[in-house]
Amino acid sequence: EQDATAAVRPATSATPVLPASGDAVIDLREAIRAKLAFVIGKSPETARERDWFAATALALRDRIVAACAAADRSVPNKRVYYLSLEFLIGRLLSDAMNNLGLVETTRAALKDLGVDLGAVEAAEPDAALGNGGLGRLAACFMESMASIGIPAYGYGIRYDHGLFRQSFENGWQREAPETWLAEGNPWEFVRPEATYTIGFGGHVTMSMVSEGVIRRSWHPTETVKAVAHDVPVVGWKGRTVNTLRLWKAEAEQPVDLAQFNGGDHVGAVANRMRAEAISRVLYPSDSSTAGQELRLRQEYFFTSASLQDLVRRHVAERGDVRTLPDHAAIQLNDTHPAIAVPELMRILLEDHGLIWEDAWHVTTNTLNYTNHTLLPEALETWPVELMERLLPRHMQIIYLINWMHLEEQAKNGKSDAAHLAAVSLIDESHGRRVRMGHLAFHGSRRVNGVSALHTELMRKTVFADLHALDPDKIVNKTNGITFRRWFHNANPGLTRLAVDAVGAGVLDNPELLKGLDAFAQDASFVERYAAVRRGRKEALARIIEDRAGVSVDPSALFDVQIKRIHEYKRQLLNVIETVALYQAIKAEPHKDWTSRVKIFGGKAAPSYTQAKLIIKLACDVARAVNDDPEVADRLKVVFMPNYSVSLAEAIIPAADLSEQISTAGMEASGTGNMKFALNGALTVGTLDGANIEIRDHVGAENIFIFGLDAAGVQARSAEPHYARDAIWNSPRLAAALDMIASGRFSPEEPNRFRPLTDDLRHRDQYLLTVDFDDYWRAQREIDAAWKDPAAWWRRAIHNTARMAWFSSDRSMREYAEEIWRVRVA
Ligand code: B1N
Repeated sequence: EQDATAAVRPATSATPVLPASGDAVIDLREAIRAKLAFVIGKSPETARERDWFAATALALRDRIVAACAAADRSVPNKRVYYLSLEFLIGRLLSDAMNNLGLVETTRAALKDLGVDLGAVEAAEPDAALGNGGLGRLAACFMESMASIGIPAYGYGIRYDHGLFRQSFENGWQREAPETWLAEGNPWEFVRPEATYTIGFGGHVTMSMVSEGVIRRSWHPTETVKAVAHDVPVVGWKGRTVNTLRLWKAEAEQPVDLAQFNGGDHVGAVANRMRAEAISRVLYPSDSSTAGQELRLRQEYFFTSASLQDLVRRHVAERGDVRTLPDHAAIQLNDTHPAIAVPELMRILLEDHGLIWEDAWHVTTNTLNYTNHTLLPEALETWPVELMERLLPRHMQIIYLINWMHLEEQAKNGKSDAAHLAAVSLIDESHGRRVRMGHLAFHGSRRVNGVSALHTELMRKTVFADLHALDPDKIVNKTNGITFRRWFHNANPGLTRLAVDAVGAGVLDNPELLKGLDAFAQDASFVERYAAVRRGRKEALARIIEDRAGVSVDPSALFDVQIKRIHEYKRQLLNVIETVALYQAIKAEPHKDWTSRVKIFGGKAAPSYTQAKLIIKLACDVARAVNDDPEVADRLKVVFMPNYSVSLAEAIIPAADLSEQISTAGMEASGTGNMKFALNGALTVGTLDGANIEIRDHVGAENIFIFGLDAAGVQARSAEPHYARDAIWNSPRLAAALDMIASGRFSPEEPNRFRPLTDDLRHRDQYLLTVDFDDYWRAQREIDAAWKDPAAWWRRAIHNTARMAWFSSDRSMREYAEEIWRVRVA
């Protein structure tokens, strides 16, 4: 069953400048009809919506290929290669239609065929090849690079199963496999000619190539094939078409014939199963490490295939591998592809015969690394023993890199043991482990953080010692979002309003949104802005009724927290505030409360017990609050199941309030925060990640900031008993915690939530108790602000008007200039 969210997109185009013309409609209609008949093999009478989707996608894919053929086909001077274990793409149909300028043409063509575009859009499964912000950022960057004309390849894994499907059973999360490829993928091209062999295990031999020159070579025991599957990425107005190349793992031998003939029919395919397991499923961990051997196999598999591919392309075009840094910039999306450092060295040394110094020069002038988190549980380290077994040659290369790195320290008179231990690529403190962050840092030309605060904390904490050795290496590149998806496509009503107010140029240049500031006091503009929001809230209310079985009033304040469930993101703080508000309403039922709908959405990693318990608490609180007639419509609580990119596209334009309440210093950037603010939700947030820069842009008077800042968190964490003291000093918090701990929301199992309340009372690593009172204060300030609609809408419009800087086009221009040194067309 697919998400039926596209149906909520209003039947208005964001691009009124590109109306459907008669001939174009007929051409596309006939193309779709032909695809349906000759590729799908169906007649219009028997076609399901999924068939119409496939036919439409195939017809549009032809247009993308044509746009590609029409574009500049000459070899670009320099290409960007974005290596990421995750690409959280979502649906591609509206992206493709919009960037080709064919939204209205497609709508009309399908209408001619008696088919509704919204229904066809809803039949596309999300490509959920990522967990959260990191994977979605990669998808936004791919779209922006194509839109601003940066020649780029994305490289990743074509998982058979993306992020699991979430359902609730009595409020408990249940996971089921996701099957986006069940009916094929009309966007992709299989490229069997782009197949590479990936080795694992085995041993390393040495041979004398000439007097005193020793060549080492790796003889893996196991080999797997990586087969390219290309998804074209079409940019705005079809100017550039880039490629997202996803690798599928296949066995070299589909069956072992000897074993098969010997009668062992199952054993004959065991090797194939083991090989194909590599691209079977996305690890569902976000901001934490999986730490399993299969994960390391995935990382090496896609990194090796990608490097082999790009080196082959470079040599074919330029002849000399030594000029790679002039023509290729490789970006490592977190440490997941950090094995690229020794793998590129191995390719250069073994396959191209470079001497060590030249190979190191090429490597360290081609690779760059983005860090996305400083949370200790997310920093990848691999046991030396595992690396030696799985990648023996790489382990040797890492040892040699490290030896030279530490020698360099000694040469510079920095040979004290503490310094060497801090900068070493090997952590010797709990078993011997390879520090992938240190490896990526040392092997890269530039290392970047994803918001100003995060980059500053990288310099001061995890990478402090390495930073001191090379102070220009770390740079900041604040994240961004693609406005095409998150504004123009997700919110065509608001986009149309912006176009009417400041001109269609705003579709090309988001800086023109600034012009909306002048309309914040314009009564008729405000009315239209509010009407757009109202329409989206009514649509969301229908989805909520449909999927969560809760009826909500669209005139209430829609207060939204959607993101992965993680303790540092503090959904629990929001739930506890909900309980406190429930108690306050019960205590004073006749007070003039601001009506709120608290909307939650997000998945918990299947093994993350505490996060799953937080979901259960939210669901149990929702049931109690929603069923209480005394509360009536003043407070509703909803947990939307199976949060996804396409659900986000339906929720964000309907949000009045955006919850960005992580413990300061812990959310590297956040990108949902940007999507909400752009669409005019006001933010309640901490001084964390990109929230700080959002405040700087929208103005402190247009955002609700609360709680400790990062320095405050650091200081308070060092104080003993901070949680106990905070609870003691806050009767409101104490009462809410007591109510939860008492079993009021879980009468059938009174102690159910003790693991949550006990943790808060005794540990509270994320300082939820410390920030609670100020969060409550901010929320009541928001209640009061809601009661003054004119002022509320003025603030909302200022948010939309001032968010242009957070376009991922800006992020990509900064990477292009300051990291990749590549020309933007
Ligand atoms: O990357 C996003 C940021 O906006 C978020 O603040 C940050 O939490 C997120 C291991 C991660 N950091 N680390 C991960 C994901 C999967 C995994 O297996 C770590 N995700 C982030 C974009 O910069």
